[in-house]
Amino acid sequence: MIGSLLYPKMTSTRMRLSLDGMWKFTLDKEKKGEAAGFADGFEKFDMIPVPGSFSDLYTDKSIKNYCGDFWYETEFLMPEVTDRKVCLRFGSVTHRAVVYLNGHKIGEHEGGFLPFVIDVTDTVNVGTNKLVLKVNNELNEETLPCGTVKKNRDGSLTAKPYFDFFNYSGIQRSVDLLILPKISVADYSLRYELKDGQADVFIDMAVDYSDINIESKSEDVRAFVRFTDEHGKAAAEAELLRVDGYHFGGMVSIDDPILWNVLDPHLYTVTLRLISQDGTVFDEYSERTGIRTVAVQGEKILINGQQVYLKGYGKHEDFNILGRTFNYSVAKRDFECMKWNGANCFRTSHYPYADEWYQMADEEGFLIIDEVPAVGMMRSTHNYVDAGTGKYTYFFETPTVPTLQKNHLLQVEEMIKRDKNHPSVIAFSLFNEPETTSVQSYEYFSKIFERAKELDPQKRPLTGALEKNSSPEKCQCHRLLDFICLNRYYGWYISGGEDFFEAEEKFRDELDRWKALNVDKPFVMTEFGCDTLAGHHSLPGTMWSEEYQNEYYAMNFRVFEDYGFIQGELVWNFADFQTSEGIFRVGGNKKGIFTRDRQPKSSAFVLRDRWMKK
Ligand code: EVA
Repeated sequence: MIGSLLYPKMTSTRMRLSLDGMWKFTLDKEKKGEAAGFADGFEKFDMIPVPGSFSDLYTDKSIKNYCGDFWYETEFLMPEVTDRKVCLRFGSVTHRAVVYLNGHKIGEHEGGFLPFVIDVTDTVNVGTNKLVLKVNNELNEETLPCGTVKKNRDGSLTAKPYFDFFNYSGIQRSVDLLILPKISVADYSLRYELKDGQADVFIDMAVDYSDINIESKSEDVRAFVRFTDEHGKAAAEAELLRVDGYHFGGMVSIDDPILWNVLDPHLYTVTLRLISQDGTVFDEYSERTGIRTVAVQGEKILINGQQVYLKGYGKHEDFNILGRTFNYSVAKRDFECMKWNGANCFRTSHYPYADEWYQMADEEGFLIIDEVPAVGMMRSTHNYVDAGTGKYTYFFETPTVPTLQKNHLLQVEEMIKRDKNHPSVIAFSLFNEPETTSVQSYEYFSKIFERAKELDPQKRPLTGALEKNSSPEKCQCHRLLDFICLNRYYGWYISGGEDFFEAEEKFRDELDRWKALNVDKPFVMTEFGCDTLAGHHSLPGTMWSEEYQNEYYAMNFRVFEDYGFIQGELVWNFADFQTSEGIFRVGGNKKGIFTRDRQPKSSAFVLRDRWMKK
């Protein structure tokens, strides 16, 4: 079962103590750590930052590219508390972790991009505690994202991702010690219905009773919800009704609600309280949220009933030295750059980002397509090239598929559970560029989409990004999508460097064929772009030059204008980013509109011109 994924917050009943800092770190090439008693602590180590990706901290290439087991260790002091639940929360550990506290295994987690929480009430000591993690960053075809490992002659392993971003790993997001009440809010969800001058807000809340005997205690618990507006004034308040021992539910109406909107965010604070019959407050939890609806109607995407055109980017969590570590300054700069050039949306390609990204998007009025790390579901180490060749890259016919699907479902569940209340999240993307032309792929994804639909209380649109082989004639899976996302590289991987005339013709031909299907759904171009070396100029524009990038976008935009069903354009990529080394990548992927240190290439101004007007 997934524990509470609520964002860790200090409230009148909750404490959050950060365990971030320098931790002991060691590689375990021979996987002997367990036998050598590393769970109790290890003697040879280096100190590295948590949170952090370890790869770009070192000058030794074998550490940079290290693949296998590695261990982290820290000590923390636990204050004396009575009648409290104590938990450890890990923002993300990539890709999998086994956690030991004071020598005892207390939990494990699969998946490198979502948080997990372990209840340590019974295992934590008052005073000193030793926390040890065994982490592993190998890739295979049963877990997400997909890839493989190559065994080298000296026995070491090299990650061979089936995806185009560096396999950054480690404890990449914050670690917190949470001191919670024994009766606590475990989860809640919000759903909105807008009427004239009124918003009906439906609330569901789950309660955790820890080890308390629920039979005797649950009757004593009452649940309340309050919405406070931006000025601190109560907008609505109600007691929730008991659904069963663990759940409460109810509805409040807010008159003249100030809606959250695209680049015009208005937030309410929702406060949930659990109180005993005699008025003792068990728990209080509050968060900022926004009231808005999302819908797809014919070829339109609607926010609060109004059509919206998505403008923006596919991004990565990626920065020099930090790798995939969340950093507020980098995130702030990214939002500033995106606002400057008129964007309103980004896709969390190709994995769920740190919680703080969604909070910042809520505050900025940005729209997010939230993507699960289902990337690399095509057996190739450079899908982005094979995607254009039309050759069949089978995937869903192998014995690994049932386990992969189980993991995929789990990550969808964790992502929706974590992100469902953010007004910024307008859709969930359940895959990036898998093989979708086989009957097996349809069977596989039907189950994923069905489950996601069940899980999302707001029933937001579900989508996935389709690569070139997923053509209108061959793709089996586009009928599962509420809006269709296309990743297309006409003018780069297809007919690149030639006259844009040919690329344009091929692009239009494909779009005509989609049009002929009459699917009556919106399409969003979720990737289009070309590698561009900042400062490389050429007249006439040639591949890799800034001039070529500008011409490339001019051609793509010309095409989009002629197809009304295109309801969004998310350029690939916001910034240059790190990848595995290869003959197609010069110091990483250079399709950024901004460089890796977030300075504009000239196409940033082209986008600004277009998006400020659109
Ligand atoms: C690219 N193309 O070739 C991008 C990749 C991305 O980085 C894709 O979805 O089709 C992928 O991950 O630059």
